[in-house]
Amino acid sequence: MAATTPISERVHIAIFGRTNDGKSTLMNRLVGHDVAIVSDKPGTTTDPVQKALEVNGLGAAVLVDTPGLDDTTELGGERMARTAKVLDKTDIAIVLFSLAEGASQLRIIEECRIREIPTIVVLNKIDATTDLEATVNSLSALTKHRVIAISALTGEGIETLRQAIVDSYKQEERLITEGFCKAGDNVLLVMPQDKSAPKGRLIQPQVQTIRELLDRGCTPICCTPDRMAATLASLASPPELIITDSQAFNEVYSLKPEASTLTSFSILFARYKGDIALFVEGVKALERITPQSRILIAEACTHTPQNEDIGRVKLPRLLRKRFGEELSIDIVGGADYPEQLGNYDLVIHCGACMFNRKHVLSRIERARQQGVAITNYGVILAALTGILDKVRTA
Ligand SMILES: Nc1nc2c(ncn2[C@@H]2O[C@H](COP(=O)(O)OP(=O)(O)OP(=O)(O)O)[C@@H](O)[C@H]2O)c(=O)[nH]1
Ligand SMILES: [Mg+2]
Repeated sequence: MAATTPISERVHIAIFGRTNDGKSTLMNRLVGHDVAIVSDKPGTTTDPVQKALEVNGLGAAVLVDTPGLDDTTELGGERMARTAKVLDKTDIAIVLFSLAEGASQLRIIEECRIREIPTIVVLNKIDATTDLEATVNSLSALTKHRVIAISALTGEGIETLRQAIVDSYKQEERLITEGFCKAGDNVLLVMPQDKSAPKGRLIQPQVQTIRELLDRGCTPICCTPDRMAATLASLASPPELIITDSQAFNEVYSLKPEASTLTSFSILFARYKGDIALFVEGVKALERITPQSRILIAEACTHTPQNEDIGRVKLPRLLRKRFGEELSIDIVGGADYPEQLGNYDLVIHCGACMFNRKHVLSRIERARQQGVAITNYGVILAALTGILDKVRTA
């Protein structure tokens, strides 16, 4: 994959360990140049640092350096909470030790086991380890993992680690439009380019979908909603599939030829990134919403004007119109997704175009475990505008 692969499509590899174990040194070693500050002062890295890189045999990845843990940190302490947030998006965990001990790393290893995150245990600083074999053996016994011995300082063992990273990860090939179209199909993409669209560019879901359709041997045809009728009229036969921006649902539905299947970018991405069946199930919670209910609207990023409009204006307006002005709606952005969701009757998440799939699934899992209904923007907009049963979701 090219260097421009978006972060959300990259395999997330995170490095965990205690302060001074050499996490930042390893990060720099794997990236090939200095991106993280290294010092012998414990606690140098205070916030997660991430850097995109290509890993031979694995492809596009992003490496995440984390602040050091220490053994006195209580589970649930601030650093641990920040680390847990990194775990939410981690596809592969590297757990670093510089000694054959480390209670905090053992907690991370256990957390990874629960979350089914492939985990690589690494012993660092072997250039300064006196009895290497004994240290490796006792660390292996302690962690119940194979131990990769390295020196982030000299580079020894790095190739073995790189191979272990590749071997640990079985990438599942996922398609955005899987089952919705086949080679040779014409696919009409209805994409409003309003003032919230980035200047001179297309938003990522549109770019990814067009690229995939080209790769799959389909013919993507793009238009804005106002050009839809003219575009349809110019085609010899109706397109097999129409994919619309959710904002234009009603307009597109009214123009949709009988023979065409209709879906939306949000629904395709809810499927690609999350769990569409759970999201469709989640909107059933609308039947139980009363004016006293509490709803959480969660956005992945803090800065997307288009999402802001849907999440902060459009959705609250639609919900209040339907359930009453006093309906309580909390809106959170970025990393502020709460640990405890039990107060809510429904969680509505954005399309999460900036998140990797693992991150979305972690958030879904949190809601599921706490018995809270969860859905996303595209699915709920379709439900609230009465169109959910008119579009194809799976
Ligand atoms: N001898 C030796 N020293 C190392 C190695 N890796 C890192 N160090 C040294 O260990 C010290 C800490 O390294 P960092 O990479 O900053 O450690 P860190 O885990 O990122 O530390 P925090 O950010 O404080 O959590 C520095 O002085 C490094 O030069 C190694 O393989 N061998
Ligand atoms: Mg560091």
